[in-house]
Amino acid sequence: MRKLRTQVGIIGAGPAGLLLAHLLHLAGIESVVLESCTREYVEARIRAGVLEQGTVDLLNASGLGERMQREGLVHSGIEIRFDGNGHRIDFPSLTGGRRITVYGQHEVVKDLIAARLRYGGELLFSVGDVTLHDIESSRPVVRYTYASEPCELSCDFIAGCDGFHGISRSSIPAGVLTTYERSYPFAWLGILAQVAPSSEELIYAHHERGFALLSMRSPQISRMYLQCEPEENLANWPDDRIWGELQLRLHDNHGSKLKEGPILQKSVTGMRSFVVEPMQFGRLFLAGDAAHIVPPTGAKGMNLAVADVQILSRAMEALYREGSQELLNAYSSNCLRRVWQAQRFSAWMTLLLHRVPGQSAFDARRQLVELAYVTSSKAAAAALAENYVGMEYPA
Ligand code: FAS
Ligand code: PHB
Repeated sequence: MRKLRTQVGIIGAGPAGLLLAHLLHLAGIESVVLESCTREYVEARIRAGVLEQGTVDLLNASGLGERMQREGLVHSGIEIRFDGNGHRIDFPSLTGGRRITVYGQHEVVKDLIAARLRYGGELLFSVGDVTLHDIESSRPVVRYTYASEPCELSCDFIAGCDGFHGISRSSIPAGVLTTYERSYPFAWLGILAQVAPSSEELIYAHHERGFALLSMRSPQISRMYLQCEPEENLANWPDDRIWGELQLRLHDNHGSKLKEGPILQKSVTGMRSFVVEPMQFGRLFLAGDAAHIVPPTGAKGMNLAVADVQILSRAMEALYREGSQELLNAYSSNCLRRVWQAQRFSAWMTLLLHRVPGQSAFDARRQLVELAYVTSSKAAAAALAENYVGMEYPA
């Protein structure tokens, strides 16, 4: 058994785990990141696309923003489309100058991995059989296999950044956590296509056939989604059916047509709202999808993960630097304020824009009236905009 020692053991090399390791490094705190997948897999995994202003500011402030500044697409608004008409929501005028940046999560992950390796951080891929032990003691332990060798990492703290399907959350004894969740009777079929986006900005489209979203990853690559059944079979969706459906749902009364191109990737993402409380137990701290999941309609998932680890790294720095336990004790409550705001907004955006199977004629009509209200009232548009660009990060 190979024995190692560090200050913070981090499970998972997604945005949460990798950014936490970097922020701890900047604070002079050692960590080891343990990732079950390969580097190639993690860097190729296409997921989120929208960075809140606070996320962009944090990445820039921590020396990670150079390529994002070069390649990221700064956007000043989104379009909400319904009944064949588009309505733009302008962010700077409604939020005191804040914007979003479209820069794929997999690009952020590549930048974070490059930074860890540049700074000589301990980042192990393809680890197996990860288990957590003595998480209530002052010396918790992570056991795992690496290159077929059994290993044991003893640490002061463990950060569970291993996503919704990880093992950290399930390592907390039964009866400790309260789970809040809801699922939605639909999912998103997402595509990555080798074709220039047909719009400069994102278009969220409500349509009687179902929701559609036009997004992008670069001036040459489109990222698009359409509402589908929860257990959709991709085999039923050849490229021409996908493009045909997107043309219908993103139709506008001005005759604009979507540019089509080769589809490079297809996937189906389920929809759920999920939170566990508290987000900490003993010396184990949950961050990102390990603690909460939002439907992607509000583009909050990755941004919440970033906000969690900023709070956690600050709390650990206060402990190691000043011996103060106060911020660590308040980690969960400090994260959950933002988490629940994002949950509210994401559920609201999801139910505003999707065709809810079996919804009454009243609710279908009410949805259209609410869309008209949100896109015609400055106050309502400002409420959407301030949530979409993201609340101010902790100072
Ligand atoms: P992640 O899931 O990104 O990372 C967890 C890491 O832990 C993974 O690399 C995993 O391999 C690793 N891991 C798991 N178990 C482990 C174990 N036992 N040992 C070691 N490592 C382990 N959000 C949006 O805002 N917009 C979107 O369009 C969007 N699309 C998504 C599509 C999909 C299919 C999914 C699953 C999520 C999507 N999300 C989206 C949400 C997503 O972006 C998450 O919010 C974000 O990845 C959260 O980051 P992490 O918390 O780091 O978790
Ligand atoms: C994306 O570009 O992947 C994206 C953008 C906005 C969303 C969800 C996903 O709400």
